[in-house]
Amino acid sequence: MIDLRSDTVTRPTPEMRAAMANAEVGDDVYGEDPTVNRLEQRAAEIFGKEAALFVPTGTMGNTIALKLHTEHGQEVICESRAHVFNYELSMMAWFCGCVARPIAAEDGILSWQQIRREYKPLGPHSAPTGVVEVENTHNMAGGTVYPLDVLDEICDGTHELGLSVHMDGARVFNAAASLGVPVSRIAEKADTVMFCLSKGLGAPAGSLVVGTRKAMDRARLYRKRLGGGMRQVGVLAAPGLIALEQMPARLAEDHANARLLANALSAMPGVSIDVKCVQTNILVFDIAGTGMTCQEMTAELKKRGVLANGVGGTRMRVVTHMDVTRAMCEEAAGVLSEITEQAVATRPVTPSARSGAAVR
Ligand code: TLP
Repeated sequence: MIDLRSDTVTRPTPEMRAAMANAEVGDDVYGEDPTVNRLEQRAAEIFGKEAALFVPTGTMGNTIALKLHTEHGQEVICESRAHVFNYELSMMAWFCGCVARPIAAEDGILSWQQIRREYKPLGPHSAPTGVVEVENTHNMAGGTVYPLDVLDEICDGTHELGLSVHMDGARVFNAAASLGVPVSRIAEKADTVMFCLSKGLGAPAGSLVVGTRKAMDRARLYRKRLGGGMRQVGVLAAPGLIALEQMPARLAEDHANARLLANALSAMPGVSIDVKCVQTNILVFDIAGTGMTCQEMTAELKKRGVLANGVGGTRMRVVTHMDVTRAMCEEAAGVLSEITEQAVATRPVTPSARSGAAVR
């Protein structure tokens, strides 16, 4: 199977497995796991922050960060397709007691002007703004990257209002590879950044939150409350260190493979894709013009050895990663082309097919 459902499907390398077997460990709730401590120290150094906290998942990292910056009854400003809003089981409400103030941006990239318009101070009627959240890269917009000047303006403006910025940087190393800058530059003005080791970087599990020492000391308590106080977890930090130190260098390869798929898709009948949005390793494209639903497309692809997911309406997502080679991407493009050509040749596109069935 050519698995393009997500970069979360990557399997640990033999080197990662060896590091897991040989990891030096201790009880991390006592702060005594030397491998976790090394991972947190390296993450803080690489991001140019005072401290870092190892968490089991990106969802937990985002939840903890939003909790750090907010009080019950506040709003979280985010983009309308943000992961924190749509894919985290409403943890911002369930754990933080906040509601989302989603703002739609076609390419997933918010501007300071849009945020400023939605900012609300404490008043007699409305929930005040608690924090500004940006997703970089933006998953459901197709892996788009915040330009540095846009990010700087958002952070400066938010700070002037006395608020903080949290970056969901699940794939911030992809953003850095795309911009050709170190992640520390992207993280510079954000108050906290969450990033994942278990996506394009290939570790089997784990994410980190980075920020000030004071914030990370509080974050440790929220992690415990959420059930994330793990013990001899150096066995996961060890492959995480390899992911952090070695894997960012190969992300450009995934981006090149994504461009290959984007160019191929743009020539397929019934498919619409904004090629300029394909800046990293994620492609989101619409298949309404083929007359197929996402369920049908997913099933046809699977029959021919390719896995991909529908992400709502008639939109599909494919994600490149270290476990799919260029040759596999070429093969997947061939399969997609075959299916779309067959579809447009054999079925009329009805209005209902055009609007598509919601698929998640
Ligand atoms: N994203 C997953 C799914 O949940 C959609 C994927 O396959 O892309 N922030 C962003 C931007 C993410 O894309 C994800 C996972 C997370 C946070 C959450 O990370 P985990 O899965 O570790 O909780």
